[in-house]
Amino acid sequence: MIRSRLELRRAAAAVLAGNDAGGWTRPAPRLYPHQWSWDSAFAAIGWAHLDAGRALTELEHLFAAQWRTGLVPYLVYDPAVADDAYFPDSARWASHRAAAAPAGHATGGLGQPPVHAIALLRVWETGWASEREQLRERIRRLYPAVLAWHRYLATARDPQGSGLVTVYHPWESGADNSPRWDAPLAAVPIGDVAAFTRRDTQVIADADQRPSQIDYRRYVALLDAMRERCFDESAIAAEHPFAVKDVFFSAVFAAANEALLRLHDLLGGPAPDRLAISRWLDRSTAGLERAWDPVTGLCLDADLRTGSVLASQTFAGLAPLLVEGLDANLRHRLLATLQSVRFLSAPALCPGVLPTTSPDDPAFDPRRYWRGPTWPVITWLFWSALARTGQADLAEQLRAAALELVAAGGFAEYFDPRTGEPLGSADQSWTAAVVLDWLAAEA
Ligand code: 2M8
Repeated sequence: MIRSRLELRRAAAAVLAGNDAGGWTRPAPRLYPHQWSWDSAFAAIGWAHLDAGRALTELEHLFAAQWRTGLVPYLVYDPAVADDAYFPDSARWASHRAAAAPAGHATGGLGQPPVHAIALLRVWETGWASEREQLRERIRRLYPAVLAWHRYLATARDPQGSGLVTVYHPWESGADNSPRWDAPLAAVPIGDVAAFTRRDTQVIADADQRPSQIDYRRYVALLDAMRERCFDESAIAAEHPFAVKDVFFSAVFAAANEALLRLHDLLGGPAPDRLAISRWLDRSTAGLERAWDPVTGLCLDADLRTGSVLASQTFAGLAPLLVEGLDANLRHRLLATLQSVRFLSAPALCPGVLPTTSPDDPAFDPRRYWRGPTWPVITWLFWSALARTGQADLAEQLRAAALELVAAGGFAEYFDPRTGEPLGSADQSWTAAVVLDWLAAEA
């Protein structure tokens, strides 16, 4: 048990320092030894409280591996790490087969939720007045790369102009093993996936906290299919066996466009950029509003391959709450679902703890990866949006409950929402990062 706030802050800073690979941060010491895209954006939010310059280095390192299409790869391999330290290794991805991949970097061929502009804005807000000019200059240099990332998502990942981003792999959603993907994943042909050895189940001995073997084979089949198509965007859009309009990813994208508009104004960016970002934002907001489902009281993902709506009850369905400009009626309805017995007031759960899957959903599994446990970073996204949209009390409830879990259980990757038991890897960077931000908000 970490008793004082000062002790908690010191311990969080020590986790980031311990995972610092020199300019970027490993998500966790053993389970995730390379650089992950959205983990680094969250790490930057934490670093901002220790050293704002270091926070920007994190994102500069990530964007150095950006593809020419604009894709920010979900994973940038550290060449100093042994091939067998993580599966898939860089050879499995073979990103050099992609015409758009940058020379000199081995990466994965997928994206992850685009929290980068949100993180950049937070770093800017957190920095000391004395370092403003320096920070502004470095943000100015990153801005075109972030804009290109958003342009890629708004175009290549939404050829339909629906306002919702298509993901081609559960790993892109960030919530890999969510029940949201059960139906579209079950339809993925496994065929003759070449043999592989998982590392995650060697690091986390308790297999009931990680995805099942059959799901993992499908993840690998999807990876292999993208590599075999040499990451050709149009072939993938037309034929890839997994293609889902992801409401969480799309809501993060809309919130990130709101942040990017602020950064644009801060930098005095070109007028046509402002127009483009506003257009993407309006389109996403409208797309999210169309995804509303009155039966579940949530906004739902849609499977492009079957045309069916995916009716899981998860945090993703509440994610339009991350968007400041959301329609007031929809906000009101989603807030009602969030506070209902299906989420924050579920009798079986610790009060104020946001589960990734509702206990009301038949797939709820309180200890398994993205199928029930609570993730502090997801809570951070809701906390920060609720605090900005007039829901200070609710935001505070989320923050206090999450901090209590960390104080009692340490900087775990995720927690059992019924008991608060820490699960997954220990010393997870993004958990430490959001704790630093929460403690600063309190101060
Ligand atoms: C988890 O995902 C990776 C694959 O990307 C894995 O399971 O090996 C997810 O929680 C993802 O959201 C996260 O970015 C990553 C590193 O923390 O781990």
